Amino acid sequence: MPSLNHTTLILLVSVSLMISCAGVSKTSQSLAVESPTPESVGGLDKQRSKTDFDGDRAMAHVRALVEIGPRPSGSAEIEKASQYIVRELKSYGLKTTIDEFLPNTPKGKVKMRNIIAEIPGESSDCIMIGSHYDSKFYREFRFDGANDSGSSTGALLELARVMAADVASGKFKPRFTYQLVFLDGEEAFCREWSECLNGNDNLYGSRHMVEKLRKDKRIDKTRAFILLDMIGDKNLNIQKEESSSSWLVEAIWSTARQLGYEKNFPNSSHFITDDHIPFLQAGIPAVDLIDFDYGDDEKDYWHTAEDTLDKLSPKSLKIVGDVLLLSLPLIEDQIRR
Ligand code: 1BN
Ligand code: ZN
Repeated sequence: MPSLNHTTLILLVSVSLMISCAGVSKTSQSLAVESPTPESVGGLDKQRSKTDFDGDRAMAHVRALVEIGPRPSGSAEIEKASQYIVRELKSYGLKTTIDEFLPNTPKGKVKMRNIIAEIPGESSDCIMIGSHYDSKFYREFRFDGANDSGSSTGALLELARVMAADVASGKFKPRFTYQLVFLDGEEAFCREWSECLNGNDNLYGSRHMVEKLRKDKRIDKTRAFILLDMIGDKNLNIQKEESSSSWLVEAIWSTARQLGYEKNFPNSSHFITDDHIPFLQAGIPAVDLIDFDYGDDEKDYWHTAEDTLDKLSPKSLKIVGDVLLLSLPLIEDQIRR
C-alpha cells in the first residue's frame, strides 16, 4: 500500500475543505478499490477479491452496542450508542455531523439523532450507505437487538474505517461523495409496525433525512441509497428486496456471484418495508440488503429475546462488507452512464 506523502496530505485536506455533498462538482478521476479481476471471477482467486474489511472488528462494534443495553429511540442508551458511533467515526478522521430532530410519536415528541459521516469524492453528487441504530422497545423482555440493529451498525462503522483508510492511502479514489448514515427511529413505538399514526409510526430517521434533502435541494444530487439491515446471521441469506432499484440489485448480486457468495445472495425475492422506502418514494435509487430469514426450524428470532450475539458470525459481516465494497466501482459506473 503506498504511504501518504506530504503533497498527498495537502491535496486530501484541501479537497475535503472544498467539497461537501451540497458543494461543487468536479470531473473524472479513476477509482481504485480492487474490484474482482477476470482471474478472480467465480472465486478462483479469492485472495485478490478480498478487501480490508475485518469481520472481527465489525463484530466488536456489535458487542459494544449490545453491552450498552437495549437502545430504543429517546432512551439514555441510544444516546450512549450515538456517542460511541460519533467517537469511532471521528477517530477515522471523518467529518461527522449529528442531525437532531423531534418527531411526533405515539409517546409524544421524542428527541432523535441521525449521524452522518462524509467521505468527499471527486463529485459532490452523493452515494449514501445506511443502517438504523435504534433497537425496538420491549417492556416484557430484554431485547439485545444484536442482529437488528447491532449487526448493520457494526458493519457500517467498519466500512467507514476501511473507506477512510483506502482514501488516505490512495487505494480508493471515490468519484462520488459518500455519506455513511446512521439512522434513528426505524422501529415502531407501538407493538406492530403499522398499528399507530396511520402507519407512520416507523422510519422516522429516513423520512427526516429525505425531508431534509428536499429542503436543501439535494434530492437530485443523491444518486443511490444502500441500506444494510440484519446482516449478521450465521446462516446468511439475503434475498433480493422487490421494491429495490433493479440496477443496484444487479450490481450487488453480480459481485456476490463473482466472489462465490451466491448461496448467501440467492436469486429468490421478497418485499420488505424498511428505511430505503422514503428514498425510493423521493425518486432516489435504493436497495435494501436485509436477511429476514433469521432463526432456525423451530423459531424465528426477529423481534424476540433470542436476537443475541451468539446467533451472529463475523464471517457474515465480512461477506456483506466485501460484496458491498467491491460493488462500488460498478455502481459508480452505472451512475456515470
Ligand atoms: C426491519 C428490522 N424492520 C424492522 N426491523 C422492517 C420490517 C417491518 C420488516 C415490518 C418486516 C416487517
Ligand atoms: Zn426491527
